[in-house]
Amino acid sequence: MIPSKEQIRKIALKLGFDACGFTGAESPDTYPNYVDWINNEKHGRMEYLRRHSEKKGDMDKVLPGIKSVISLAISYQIPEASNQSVANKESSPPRGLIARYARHEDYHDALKKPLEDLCDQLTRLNDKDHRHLAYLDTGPIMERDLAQRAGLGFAGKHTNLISRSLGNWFFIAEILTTLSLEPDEPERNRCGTCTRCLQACPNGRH
Ligand code: B12
Repeated sequence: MIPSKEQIRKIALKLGFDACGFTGAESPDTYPNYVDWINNEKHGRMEYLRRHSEKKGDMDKVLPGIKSVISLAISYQIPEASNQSVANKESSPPRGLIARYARHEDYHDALKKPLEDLCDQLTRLNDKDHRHLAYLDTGPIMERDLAQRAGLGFAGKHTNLISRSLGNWFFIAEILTTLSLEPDEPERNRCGTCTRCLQACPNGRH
């Protein structure tokens, strides 16, 4: 039996993910932009981005027989009080600004277990010989583009995904699967003329 999307979503939320969407296995429409970017050497010394280029255009090379992608979001928003060690000028001299995503345990480690648990539960829920492969950040997958297509959010002008419920501070993970699951509605771009993310960008180059 193939588990329903609602069953999978329920398990994902129970494991601590904040959102879960579904999309097909075709490469994203933005793939040609990625290839141009690589060909123009925009990846600098991130050589793995060139190495991943071919697989990003054909996910069957990543998981043979792939039918669907389960896209997951998990927020890294933390209460402002947690910033005090870097921002509280009264008690200690400022020592630099630490990116919000880096104020926790490394997310690659922290999210490994819930992703493995989700894969295990998927395996237990279907009796056929289906395969599931989890990725988080480091895989040859266009994570933001797939997540937008799975309805999790839209690409802001700062290039990252913005969710109407989670805002911008969330990580993206996915499970590639040979299960055939009905795709969700893609999210549409909602930026309009807003440029707040560009103005707030700490690199000041926009
Ligand atoms: C390489 C990488 C980086 C690099 C390069 C950043 C970048 N802009 O790509 C560095 C180290 C700088 C980086 C920094 C950060 N990253 Co990073 N990074 C990645 C990684 C591994 C690959 C991204 C990638 O493929 N870039 C390639 C280029 C081509 O992407 P791009 O410039 O955005 O172009 C795309 C679109 O904008 C669009 N596009 C481009 N041009 C055009 C033109 C037209 C006309 C159209 C229609 C479309 C279009 O198509 C392109 C192809 O997708 C992903 C994980 C993954 N596997 O996907 C995480 C990822 C994108 N990073 C993430 C995060 C959290 C960050 C930081 C916020 C961390 C921090 N320091 O606080 C910063 C944000 C910096 C920023 N504003 O981009 C998250 C984003 C989550 C989200 N909500 O979207 C991801 C998804 C990791 C994760 N699993 O959660 N990152």
